Amino acid sequence: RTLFSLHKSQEVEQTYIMIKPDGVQRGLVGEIISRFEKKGFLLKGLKLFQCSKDLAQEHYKDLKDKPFFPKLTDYITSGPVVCMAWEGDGAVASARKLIGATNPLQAEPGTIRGDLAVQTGRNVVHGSDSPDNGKREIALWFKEGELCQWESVQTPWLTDTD
Ligand code: IDP
Ligand code: MG
Repeated sequence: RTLFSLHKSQEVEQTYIMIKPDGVQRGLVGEIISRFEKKGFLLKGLKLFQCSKDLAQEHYKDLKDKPFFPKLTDYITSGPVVCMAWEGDGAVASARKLIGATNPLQAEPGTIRGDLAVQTGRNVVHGSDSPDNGKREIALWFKEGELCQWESVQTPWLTDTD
């Protein structure tokens, strides 16, 4: 694949990353964004946003039968979140590794949750668990026109296009 097609393709994998209300309140926004930025993914969308209960329920609809679902949707709507779309080959799985295990006490040091959180119910960040869910969640949280098409000057230094 040429660099051109990598840039222009709509098929480059995208993941939805969200700093949860505890991450915002604890002043971890810059720290968390920085991890994805430094890794080398491309930021396609970013906003601070207070979401509705309906949106939180739709986002987590696969968990609607779990006992913690009401607490989870209360948590996600308890303050503003930071919504992000990040792009790159393998971005979904790699972002999950950067984020670490759901329970921060089990998350490896060096991961966001491993370094910055102690409880599953306050684990500071969300990341899509599959490319399909990446698409679904980005479409859910961002409106048409909120994502930017742009090329980073770093891309040629991050990718070998031979
Ligand atoms: P993930 O965020 O690592 O993908 P999921 O199993 O998809 O984990 O759960 C979504 C979110 O629901 C978690 O990040 C966490 O905030 C919350 N959650 C999951 N399990 C529990 C639990 O047992 N108690 C309280 N909250 C939970
Ligand atoms: Mg999940």
